[in-house]
Amino acid sequence: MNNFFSSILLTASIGLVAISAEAQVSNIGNNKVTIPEQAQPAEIIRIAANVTPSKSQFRWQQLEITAFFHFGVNTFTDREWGEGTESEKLFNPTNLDVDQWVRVAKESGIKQVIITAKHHDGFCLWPSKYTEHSVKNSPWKDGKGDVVKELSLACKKYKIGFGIYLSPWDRNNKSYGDSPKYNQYFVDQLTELLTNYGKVDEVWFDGACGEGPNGKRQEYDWETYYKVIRKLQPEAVIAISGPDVRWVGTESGYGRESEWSVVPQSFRNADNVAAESQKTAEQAPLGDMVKSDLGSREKIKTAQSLIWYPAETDVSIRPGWFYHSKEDNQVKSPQKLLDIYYSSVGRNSVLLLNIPPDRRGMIQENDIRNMKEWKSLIDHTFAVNYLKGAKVIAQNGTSPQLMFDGNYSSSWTTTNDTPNAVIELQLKQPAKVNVLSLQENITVGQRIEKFILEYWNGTAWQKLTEGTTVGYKRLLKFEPTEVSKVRLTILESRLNPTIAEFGLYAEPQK
Ligand code: FUL
Repeated sequence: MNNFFSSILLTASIGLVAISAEAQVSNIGNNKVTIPEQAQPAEIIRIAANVTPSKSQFRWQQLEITAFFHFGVNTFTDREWGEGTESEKLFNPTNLDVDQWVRVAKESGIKQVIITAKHHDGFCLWPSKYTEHSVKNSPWKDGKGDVVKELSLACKKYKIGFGIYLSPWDRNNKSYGDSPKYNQYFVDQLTELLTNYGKVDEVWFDGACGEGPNGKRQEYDWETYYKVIRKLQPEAVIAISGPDVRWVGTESGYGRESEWSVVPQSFRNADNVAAESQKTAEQAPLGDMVKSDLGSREKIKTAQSLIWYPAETDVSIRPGWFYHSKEDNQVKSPQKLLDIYYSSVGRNSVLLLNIPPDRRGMIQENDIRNMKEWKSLIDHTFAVNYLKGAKVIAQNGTSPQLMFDGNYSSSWTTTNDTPNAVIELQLKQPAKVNVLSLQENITVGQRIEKFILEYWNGTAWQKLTEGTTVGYKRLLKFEPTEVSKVRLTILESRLNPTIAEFGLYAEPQK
């Protein structure tokens, strides 16, 4: 019996109650659903509203901010994409300090990091048995060093997640293009990385390939790669050219306004990702994944199956992905990072922020300074929820206090499966606010399609902001406004909407 029907049965078995039990029971793990052939549009929408993340996807979503560390021979050659012919002798950080990387990340609110264990140039940051093109032939620590090991230990020490980027495109390995041979090489490398470094929480497969029409053509054996990961690290999410986490479709840091985590299964295709990724180091990615709508009713109505496939927004704190000293003065400002935060985490995706270590093997001072200020802006903004303690004047659901309890795992929903809602609140005292935060309980599904927030200006209701999707988190900024009475109206939902958290906040005055 699938989880959808078991939750309906559960609702029925506890009797006909006004409160929807369906919304309250976590239905986690219902992340792939086949649409019955005869299904009518209304049934498809109902099915979509009950698709949920897997346990690993849910853990990953709650991280909110993760970090990339792009580090390798490019750091020493001042390039973005290496040729694969670089001498291993070039790799020689003078003062590699992975503890500093992890501390900087953690102090900025980052909960998981990903290292470029091998970028497109094929140079390995660990002493792989299967190639000579690695740290073992570099002067660093006389060839006895292992960056992946050091970082995995630092992550354990500081209790943050650890992930691996392993580039499928490899410009160094001779077997690249000889498909079965390279697939074996790739599986061998994956096996080393997933066996020798403890728990791995995310595996990131890049879609980029610059071979061009006359270059080598490698048929990647994705299914075998996924099987190896599931066997060796069953809790890891596989991202981008992978089944668990979707690339948002841009490297700007700005996700889409309407971000559905439930999309037709056809989006989960590694070859499509590759087709839409860069073909040169300078080219901006373009393609289907970039479109503004992937999961609206219009998009899902003809799907044969639906999956939970949430978006990850990757962006670098500098213009390039690797460290270049000439970019030391182009580190994104705290304000820009905050804007990116609203447009990634605040648009139902996880932010993957790249902070590239320099030739010393350390995060540069300018990056640290801007990240600290960014973190402080976030902390100050979200320190006080002005809706906490507000009087509920009207609402059409269950236990409204659950929206303001600061606890994601308890949520409010409407009675009788009503798909829309009005929640009117009287604040304890007037407050000048400029940020709305909404969170749906995604363990039962993503449902909200349209909402508006208004305040009472003394004579009439006036709009503060409005939006479409919510998902795990939606943040919206509006003009700073003093409010004492506010009203959230959920105009459209796929099923009874849920709200795990609802907040109004104020950014610190400049
Ligand atoms: C792209 C790569 O080509 C860039 O070098 C970088 O690694 C970025 C995260 O993904 O596809």
